[in-house]
Amino acid sequence: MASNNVKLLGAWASPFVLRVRIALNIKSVNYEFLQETFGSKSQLLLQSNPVYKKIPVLIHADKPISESSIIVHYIDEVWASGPSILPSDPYHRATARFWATYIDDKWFPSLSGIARAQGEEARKALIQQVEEGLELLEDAFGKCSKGKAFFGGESIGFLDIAFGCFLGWLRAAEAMNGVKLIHEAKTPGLAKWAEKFTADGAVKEVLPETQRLVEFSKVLQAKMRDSIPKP
Ligand SMILES: N[C@@H](CCC(=O)N[C@@H](CS)C(=O)NCC(=O)O)C(=O)O
Repeated sequence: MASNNVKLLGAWASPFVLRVRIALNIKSVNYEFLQETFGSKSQLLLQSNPVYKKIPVLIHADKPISESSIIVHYIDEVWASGPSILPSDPYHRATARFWATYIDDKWFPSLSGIARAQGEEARKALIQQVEEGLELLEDAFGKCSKGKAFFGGESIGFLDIAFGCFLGWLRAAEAMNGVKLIHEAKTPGLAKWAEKFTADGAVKEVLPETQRLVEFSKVLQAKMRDSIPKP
């Protein structure tokens, strides 16, 4: 597939954009990566995703598709001859979607909230919520993987992408808060899974380095502080 037929509007640090990059890598699809500048939105983004005005947007043959999970589904259907991303069994597919929705609606908001928490108590409460979520996901991993390396079995699937895209930010949160969120004792399955996911050929070149995310997060936090009106 020619790269000029597939464009991805995104940014290196975005976990949602990372989902799409991993899915395209799994399918060996070449694409042009058009990075948005932090703090502003390009005309192409505004006209491609006028409803949410968010990245990622995949532009395939001049047609835009928005929302990371919808894009991953689309990629799986369009490049159907590559390795499958969604499970073929309807129950397994429903289960993967259930956990992906939990991650987006419940778990990730707690993780991303840590950096914005007002005060020590709020920060600790969010860390606890993240840990409780990881315990649920540890259990889900056991049931979905059935002893194999990934949620999707022998290879990376939909739920691996939906959750794994946040590994860089999870590690950045660990580094910035002096905590271990995924560890061998409490979440042994996830600890092994994280290692394998990070080392996978579809992931390793696109997963942002933890230290780079830490620096970026500090810049974001400083901007946030500056934007809060001083009393
Ligand atoms: N539900 C969306 C979330 C996408 C999202 O939140 N993107 C962020 C970057 S990580 C964004 O574009 N933020 C800009 C904004 O909110 O205006 C998806 O899964 O694609």
